[in-house]
Amino acid sequence: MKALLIVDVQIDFLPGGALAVPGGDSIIPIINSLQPQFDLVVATQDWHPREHKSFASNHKGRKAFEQIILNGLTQTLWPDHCVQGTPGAEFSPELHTNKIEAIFRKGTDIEIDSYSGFYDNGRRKSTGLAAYLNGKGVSQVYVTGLCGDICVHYTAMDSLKEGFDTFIIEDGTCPLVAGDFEQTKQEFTVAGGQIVNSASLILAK
Ligand code: VGL
Ligand code: ZN
Repeated sequence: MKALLIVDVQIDFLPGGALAVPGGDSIIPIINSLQPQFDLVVATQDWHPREHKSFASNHKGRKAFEQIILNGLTQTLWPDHCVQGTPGAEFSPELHTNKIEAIFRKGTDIEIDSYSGFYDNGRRKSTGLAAYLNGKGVSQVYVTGLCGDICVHYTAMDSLKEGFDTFIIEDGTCPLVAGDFEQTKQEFTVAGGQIVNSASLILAK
C-alpha cells in the first residue's frame, strides 16, 4: 500500500507568501497529477499560533533567519508564517484537495517548532501520522511538497525511521535554499531513502 504525503503546500510558502519558496508553485500541477496514482493521499499543514517562538517577531531585537537556542534546541527564526486561521496558512487554491483523506497539523505548540510531519523537532510529541499510516496498512511513503530542504526533508527522514520505504519525488518538491537541498538529499539517500521523478511513477502504473 502506497501513500502520497503532501507537505505544507500553503500560501505562505508559495511566491508572494511570507516565507516564499522560489518557484514553489511549479510543483502543484505535478502533485495534482500524481494523486490518482495513490491508494492514500495525506497532507500536513504548518499551523502556528501567532505567539509561536519560531517567529523572529516574538523575540525582541531579533531578525528573521537568525538562529537562537530555544528550549535547548537550535532554532532558525522565521518571518511570521502559516498563522492559524489566516489566509497564508491555507492550502494553495490550485492544490486538488478532494482526495486528501487526512490532514496532520504541526507547529501548534508555541515552545517548539515542528519541521517533520511525524514529530516536533525535539521528538517530544507525535502528530499521530505514523500510527495513522500503519493503521491504513501503508508500507511505502512518497513525499512531496514544501520546503524541500526543511519540512519535506525532516518528514522523509522520520518516515524512514518509522520503517516505511520512503521516496522523495524530486519534481514534486522545491527547496527554500538550493544548496541545502543538495546536502539533505544526500543525507536522505545515505539513510536508505530513494529519490524518484514523477514521470517514472506515472509510467509505472
Ligand atoms: C517550514 C520553515 C518553517 C517548511 C515550516 O514547511 O519547510 N519551513 N516552517
Ligand atoms: Zn513553520
